[in-house]
Formats: sequence, structure tokens, C-alpha cells
Amino acid sequence: MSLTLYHWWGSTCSRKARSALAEKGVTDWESVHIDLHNFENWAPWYVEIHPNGVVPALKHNGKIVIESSVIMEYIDDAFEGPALKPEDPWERAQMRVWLDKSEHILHKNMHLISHNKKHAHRWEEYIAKHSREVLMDMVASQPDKQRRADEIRNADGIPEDIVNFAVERVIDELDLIEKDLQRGTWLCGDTFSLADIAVLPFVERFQANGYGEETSAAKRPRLAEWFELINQRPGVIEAYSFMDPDAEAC
Ligand SMILES: N[C@@H](CCC(=O)N[C@@H](CS)C(=O)NCC(=O)O)C(=O)O
Repeated sequence: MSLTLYHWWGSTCSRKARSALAEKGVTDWESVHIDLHNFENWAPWYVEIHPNGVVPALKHNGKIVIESSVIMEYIDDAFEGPALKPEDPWERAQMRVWLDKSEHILHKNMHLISHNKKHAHRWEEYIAKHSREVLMDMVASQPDKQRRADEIRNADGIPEDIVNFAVERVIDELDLIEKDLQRGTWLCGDTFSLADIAVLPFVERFQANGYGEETSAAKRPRLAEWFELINQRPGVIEAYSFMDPDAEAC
């Protein structure tokens, strides 16, 4: 059996994939760390693996799986270990709704929220080291047409009204998380599932972006309890403690 995960230590989507592996008890995998800060994800050798030039990607016995939510379902289906999908068909359907939201609402809006604070800064560093021309050439090599257009549009920062709307959209989802957590310990009843894994990185990232009050016990008590509980899981601790191998080497 050969299993390789192409990922970046701090990426929300990579955290989803690593959490699924750890929760499933799959430890025998090779790590290929893709340096997003130096745009290694757009290098031709990586685009051969992931045509959209993003992380994560999983290679299992020579076959590639992309898309973090699909990767998580694949891991759950392909390996022995605790089931990460609820038995009940309705709860399982709710889990898939959360997988969809993690991608199309949480990830999409978090990307806009993080841009000015994190990504723009990373671009400035790149410009200081190389030049704006080199950066824009790099951006033009982003293989996904939609993403390329978005990156070019966002190159000078995202307007405040767009960021504010993105914050509102995430807050709407926090309300839905609070509501769903009334049904049980986890997002889809009492079974810990891929829904919990998929939502966690965005709750964490929202806090890191300075919106921790929105996830506080005073504002959303069930969400705060869930956050504390999920962060005690050994699988989650393992997945989130994966650090930048280059940073460790310094
Ligand atoms: N829908 C994809 C999104 C993947 C994605 O956007 N990954 C980010 C990290 S979380 C990435 O590679 N960003 C680098 C870039 O866009 O250049 C998934 O869920 O796997």
C-alpha cells in the first residue's frame, strides 16, 4: 500500500484531510509538503497531480483523489477504522450539507476575510524579494481559470464592504452550527463525523482573524462547548500539530 498526502501545514483544506487520516487511525502515509508561500502549488510537476494547483491531493496506490471533502470521504471509505459518517441516512445527508457549506460558504468567505490580513502580506513579501512583475507572472501561471481571475482582481486587496459581507456570511453559518448542535454532541447528532472535521478549520481561522468573540460561550454556548471538546480529540491534536518542516529546520 502506498499513500501520499500533498498538503501545506497551515491550510484549512489540508487540515481537513490530515484530520480524517488521524481520526481514522491511518498513520502510514508519506507527507509531501507543498510550499504555498513560494507558489510550489503552481509548479508544473504539481499541476500534473492537481490540475487546479491547490492543496490537498491524495495519492493512494498510484491513483489521485482531489478536493478536501472528497478526500475525507475517500479516506473514510477506503480504510479500516472508526466510521466517520453517521449511520442514520438523514444525519448523513446533513453531514453532506455541512461538507458543501464548508467548501462553498465557509472556505469561500474565509478566503476573502483572510486575504488582506494574511495573503496580501505574503504577496508583499514576495514582491520585496522579487518584484511585482515576477509576482504577476506567477499569478498568471495559476492553472485554474476562475482562481487566476480572482487572484488578479484581488492583487491590490479586497474592498472593505466585500470583507464585511463575508464576515456576515460566516456569522450566519455560526448560527446554524449553534442550532445543529442542539441535536447532540456533534454537528450531526451524537456521531462525530466528517462534518465536524470540515467545519473546525474555519471556526479556528475565524478566531485567528480576530472574530473570537463570535465563537465565545457568551455568544454561542453550544459552539464554544463543541470547540473545546473537538480540540481535545487526539486525531485533531495530531492533525493540527503538523508544522512547517522548513520552519522547523531553521
Ligand atoms: N476545493 C478545494 C480548495 C483547495 C484550496 O483552495 N486550497 C488552498 C489551501 S486551503 C490552496 O491550495 N491555496 C493556494 C492557492 O490558491 O494558490 C478543496 O477543498 O480541496
